[in-house]
Amino acid sequence: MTTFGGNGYKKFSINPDTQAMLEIARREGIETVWDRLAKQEPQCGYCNLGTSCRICAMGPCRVDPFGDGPQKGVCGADADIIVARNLARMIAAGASAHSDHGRDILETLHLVGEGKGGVYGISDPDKLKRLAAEYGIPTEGKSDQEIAAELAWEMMEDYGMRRKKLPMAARAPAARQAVWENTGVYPRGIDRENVEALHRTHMGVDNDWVNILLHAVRTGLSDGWGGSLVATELSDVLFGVPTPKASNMNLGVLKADQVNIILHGHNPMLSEVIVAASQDPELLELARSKGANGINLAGLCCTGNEVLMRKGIPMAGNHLMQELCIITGAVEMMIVDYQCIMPAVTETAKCYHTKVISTFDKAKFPGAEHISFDPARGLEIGKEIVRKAVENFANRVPERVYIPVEPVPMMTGFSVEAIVGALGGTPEPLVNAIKEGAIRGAVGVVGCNNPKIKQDLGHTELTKRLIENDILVVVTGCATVADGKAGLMVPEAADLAGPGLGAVCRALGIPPVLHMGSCVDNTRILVLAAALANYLGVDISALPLAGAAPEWYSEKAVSIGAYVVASGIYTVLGTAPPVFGSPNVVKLLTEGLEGVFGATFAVEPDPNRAAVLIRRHIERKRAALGLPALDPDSIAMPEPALALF
Ligand code: BF8
Ligand code: SF4
Repeated sequence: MTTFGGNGYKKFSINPDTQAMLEIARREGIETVWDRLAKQEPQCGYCNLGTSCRICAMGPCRVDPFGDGPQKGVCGADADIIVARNLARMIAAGASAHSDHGRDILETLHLVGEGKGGVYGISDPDKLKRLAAEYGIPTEGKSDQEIAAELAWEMMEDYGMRRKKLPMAARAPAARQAVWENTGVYPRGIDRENVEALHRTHMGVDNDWVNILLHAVRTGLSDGWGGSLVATELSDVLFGVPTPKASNMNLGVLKADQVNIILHGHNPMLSEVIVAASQDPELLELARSKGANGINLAGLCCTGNEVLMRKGIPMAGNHLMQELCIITGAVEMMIVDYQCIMPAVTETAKCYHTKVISTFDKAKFPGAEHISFDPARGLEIGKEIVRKAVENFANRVPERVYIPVEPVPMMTGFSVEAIVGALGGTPEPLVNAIKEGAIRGAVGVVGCNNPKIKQDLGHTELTKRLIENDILVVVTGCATVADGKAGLMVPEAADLAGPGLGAVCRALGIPPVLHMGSCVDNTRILVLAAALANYLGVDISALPLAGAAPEWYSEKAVSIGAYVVASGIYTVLGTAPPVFGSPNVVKLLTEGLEGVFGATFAVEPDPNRAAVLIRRHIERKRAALGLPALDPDSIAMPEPALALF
């Protein structure tokens, strides 16, 4: 590929490691995501506007809301209906992805309860008991295994149709639950909401675009207060509640003298046993016999975030690094589970000695070797896979190994339990810092990379603007790697924060940007927001909080956006969702939702401008709570800096 010459790589990423790998990709003629995006351009305008529909065989249809073309599809659906249906289907797909991941963890807990969990067990009995109490399960005199069996059985019903309300949604303040009741969006069963979303968006079912979107919100809520929360809570029970620890990030975490294994995807079940297998004395000896000085694990995407949070395993990169890490020539194996794994990785791997191993029967990849994962034989399978990686070290071509950078240190492990623990067991010090104004508010900067935006620019610029204005940032997913690589996630980054936030960080020894986990762990942010609101006796929408997804690409991000806004948190998106073909839908999402959920979406690609939107929002919320606040209009909005992209 020769798409980009000279030092043009800076156009695609702020990161030296990405730029260095793009140069090698060009030299070696290896195609990357940026090449494929260029070949797709110009992308379909109808699809960008959300006004194309192909859900039935009378179509495909395109409506032309701003021109002279057709205003209706063959069935008569107009732009509002088509945009609403498409958005609802995106949310259902995203919610299903998170929730099915949660189900896999839940089934493992069930196996543990049946005594068939193999290497898996209960790592945090206290959290198991807290959850059991939440589900009304008596625990007195019962073993962990018995409690696990009962809890798993109960939680399976969260996916079904017997419940009127998802039990964990009761963690939200009463006022928020009343909003959901009154608008008819209180989530019932996880599978139920997702199936109903597909039903309603079939041709000729729900044709009231507002009604479609309300159900889409309910589907999102079944993810945030259901499926994703199941994934987070039960991963903590099985693998441990994360605690603060130090780690490293970027391609420099790969080691030239060791067997390198990349853990890519989202589900921590296999990666947890790979961590154990990589420490197996026999496999370490095998590695030595092959001339390697050890077995080095590195994460990518959210599987990376999971093992980073719990085990401190370093991360090689985020979404746009998945092909590029193979191009280092230093990767013996990439183990994938599911979600966000580009099918392109197996093509890239063919140019090197890297083996790609797929592991979940629901996620196969042409060109990968498939080793079917069975939790009951977890460690055995983990060792089999690591052995193959070690044996593959002999196939490495040392002359092709190029690890372009030194790793950047970062701090991870800020679960809600860890944050409250660091505060001395109560949210009071954080609440006081917010009340006094030392911390103006808090923002979740979350989500993906998207090759349409210069990699990590959106995350890092937004984060810097927020922390320098005394706004605490929490990160999950691929935003974590962006901010980590930029050096924003070490305690010393307190110097980059404003005086108030900086002083709080120094007193507590924490960074101004706290890592709360993977994308299902956005639920940790919800739970923390709910705890703060309950502590203050207000609704979540009253708090000086916001969310941002500066570089999102995935349907999962749309589901997250839906449940975050419906939980009362204003959210700014950096890439536009495909809704602009319906001015009615846009008006509802950016204005109308305020009157319903006390929060809206905004779309602002320029991170400096997004920061101002968020700062103004936070100051408005502070004023409404009677806290010292700036005049929002005194915060100047910069001109769009399109040269940034
Ligand atoms: O669930 S942030 S690119 S890796 S979708 Fe995917 Fe987006 Fe990354 Fe994790 Ni989340
Ligand atoms: Fe066309 Fe309607 Fe079928 Fe969609 S549902 S493809 S708009 S006929």
